[in-house]
Amino acid sequence: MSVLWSELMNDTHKEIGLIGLAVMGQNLALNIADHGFQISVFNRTYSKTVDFLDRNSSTPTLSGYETLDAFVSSLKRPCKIIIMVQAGKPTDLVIESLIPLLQKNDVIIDGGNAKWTDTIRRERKLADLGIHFVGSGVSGGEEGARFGPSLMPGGSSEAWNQIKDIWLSISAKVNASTGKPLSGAKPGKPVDGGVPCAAYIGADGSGHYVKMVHNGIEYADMQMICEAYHMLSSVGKLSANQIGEIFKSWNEGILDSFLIEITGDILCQKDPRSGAPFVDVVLDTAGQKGTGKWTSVNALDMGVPAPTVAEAVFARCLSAVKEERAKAANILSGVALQPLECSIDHLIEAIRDALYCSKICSYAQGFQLMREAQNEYSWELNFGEIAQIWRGGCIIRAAFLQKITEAFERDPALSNLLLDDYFKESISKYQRNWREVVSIAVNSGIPCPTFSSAVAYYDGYRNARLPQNLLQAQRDYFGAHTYERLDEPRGTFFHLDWLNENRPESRMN
Ligand code: NBP
Repeated sequence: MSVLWSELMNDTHKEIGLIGLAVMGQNLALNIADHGFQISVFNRTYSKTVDFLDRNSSTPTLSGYETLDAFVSSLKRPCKIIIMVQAGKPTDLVIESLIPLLQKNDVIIDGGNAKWTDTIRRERKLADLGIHFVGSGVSGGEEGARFGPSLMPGGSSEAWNQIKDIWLSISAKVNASTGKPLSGAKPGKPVDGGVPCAAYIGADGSGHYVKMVHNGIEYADMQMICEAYHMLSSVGKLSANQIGEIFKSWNEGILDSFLIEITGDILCQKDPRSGAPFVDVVLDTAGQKGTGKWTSVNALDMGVPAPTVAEAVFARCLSAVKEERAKAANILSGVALQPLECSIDHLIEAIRDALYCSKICSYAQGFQLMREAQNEYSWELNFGEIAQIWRGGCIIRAAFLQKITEAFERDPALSNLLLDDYFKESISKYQRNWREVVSIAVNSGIPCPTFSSAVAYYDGYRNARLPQNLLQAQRDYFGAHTYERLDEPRGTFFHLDWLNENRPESRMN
């Protein structure tokens, strides 16, 4: 039998369908059902559909189907189908299997972590068949999917109009005046009111692109927190629990964010087996699924400086070669840890300031990337709104994002966040401490790749003259790559004949 009991109880066509009942799909389906939308679900392995419906038999808005045919037939036309499966080939396979069952104006929404270039390809292919394709970033993990994710949909505006009511309803909500996330959603009792953390991002792959940059920023945020923890533990000689309490206090101030909050919790957690601090028993190697790498590769491809995000990815790579590091630890020397020359209270404050300034730089890099991608793909991104939809539901949610929204409201054409008055003044206020922390780390042999790359980015960006005059001269010397002169108009190129004893200069255009 392909139709479950819940379907027999309700023979009307459903407003939306969802394919893929792993952790994200199940939670998103329940979130949609809680908001009163009739939803049909389908999974490749039917037993998982049956289990899911059995566990949620008190949710009347949920129906499940054994065959894809029955699933699609259960939906109102034009139908809206969310795909929550692994990015890459599985997503293509599901789309291919749907195509023969769909009609013009139907909408497929990919809620997985697809690469934006795949989304552009899929959108074009389906548009030729008259089918809409939305690539929607979904952030917030399992809990976000269940009680309110941050949603970043990209596709045609017609497709957005079809899914808008559902997307705005199921997303996280923030307070309209403070921008603070509204919490308290429970099964069957979603949060009402507030500003939704969902907004139309733009055409084709823009939603998945913005989600990718979100993840790149998340990599940097997480690595910065680890560097702060490393400094507090190695230089400050504080216990995990003491550091946890510091993070909890930081969460009351400018660093108020989900990642700082969970870090406080994690650091105060004891290992259930040994009673030791939990972090002390966790192996120091980090995995990655690829979105940080995609962000960094794309930054290199477009020539946008995003070194802090890239350093965060490399830090995970370096952590992964655990055995090699353990060997090197017995061979390579560092420097003896210097006695702390300042008070512990000053060190804690300085590390907080370093974290804040570095965070400003990594967000500046993320928004620079989106600005460049907008030009590359002819998107029209609303940067203030993007910061707003990251305020709730997602992993990088932070009070700080309100400041970014305000910065873009003051100047929608802002070319770099560092130039906004609020961020300019913040860095000017905290930079002495930031530099001090980086210098203590370097002098103590403690790696701080994101803190130090952020300082280098800041100093590079604010320097009108960098040493690449010499670099360009080197390029001209060995490769005749030409150079421009300070005393000539831009775009006029010269070459010095380095092989000629007299080294005459020629104008090349
Ligand atoms: P997975 O990425 O592990 O996807 C597995 C699900 O897809 C299973 O239910 C599987 O069915 C189903 N599936 C179908 Br239907 N057709 C498939 C096919 N041809 N090949 C492989 N699987 C197929 O699930 P997830 O962890 O819930 O993540 C879903 C998407 O959401 C991913 O793209 C992920 O990157 C993204 N995402 C995840 C998070 C997170 O925190 N986990 C956050 C944000 C976004 P089966 O039961 O037959 O195997």
